[in-house]
Amino acid sequence: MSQSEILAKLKEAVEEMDTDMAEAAATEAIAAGINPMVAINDGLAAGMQTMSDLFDEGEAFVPQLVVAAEAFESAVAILAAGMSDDEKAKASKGKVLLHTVHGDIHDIGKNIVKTMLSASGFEVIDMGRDVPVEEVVAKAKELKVDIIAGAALMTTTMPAQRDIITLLKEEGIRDNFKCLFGGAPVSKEWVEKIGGDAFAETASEAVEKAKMLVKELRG
Ligand code: B12
Repeated sequence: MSQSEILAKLKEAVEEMDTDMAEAAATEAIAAGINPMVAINDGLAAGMQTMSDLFDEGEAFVPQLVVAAEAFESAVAILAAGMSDDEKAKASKGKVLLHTVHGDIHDIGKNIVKTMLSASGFEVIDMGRDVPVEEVVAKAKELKVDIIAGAALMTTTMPAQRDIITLLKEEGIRDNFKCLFGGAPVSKEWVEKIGGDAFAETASEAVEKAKMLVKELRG
């Protein structure tokens, strides 16, 4: 099979939400000597972009996105195993510390954001859900991330996003990080009000905003 046929198969596997097919195509990509980043970006991520566009247009729904993301992740695991740490760091567009805020256990949207960011070449450290503000800030310092990205799905948990900014300011490290926030009740106005750097309404917008923020950070 040619490189373009294997890339098409990777894309199709994600669009078809077929984990077995995605894993088989990833194994073929390695056997054929295809650069893993090319396989991820031009194959798997292209498929995930189709699914994300369909979701934004209301033509795909959460369960399909979740299953497509599983196919994507399992193929990425196979491809990433063939890459050195150096290659992974070089390929990274930036380091993102992702979490769902304290008190909030909703993580379906966050996981889609994670998949889309990884698909676009970001190194994503996922702290999970219901993560205390102090732990987020401590981890951001420890790992020297570029972006702190937090999801809040309830009006009652949105204030935890503000608390992250407050703690960063108290510690005098606000300018070391870019803060990207999202989640259904979150808005551009809210993020501006709390002094965050960017808001994204969808997972694909999160990727655009993350690229913009890293550019700002690196000048
Ligand atoms: C599924 C769901 C659950 C599931 C969560 C499963 C899981 N693993 O996530 C379960 C059943 C566990 C659950 C529990 C509860 N839920 Co609930 N839940 C929902 C529901 C129906 C869908 C959320 C969802 O997954 N949407 C689909 C995803 C794809 O969309 P999304 O999360 O918005 O993500 C998109 C964007 O927001 C953005 N995005 C997401 N994350 C991020 C992060 C960043 C950094 C960025 C930039 C962007 C971004 O990109 C995503 C993709 O485009 C919503 C209703 C709704 N319409 O939102 C209620 C809802 C959020 N739940 C609600 C409530 C009240 C609860 C409970 C308190 C219920 C209870 N009494 O026990 C508990 C919460 C417990 C807790 N401490 O968190 C309320 C919140 C009301 C409020 N105060 O604002 C809602 C709005 C329902 C309602 N109308 O009352 N829930």
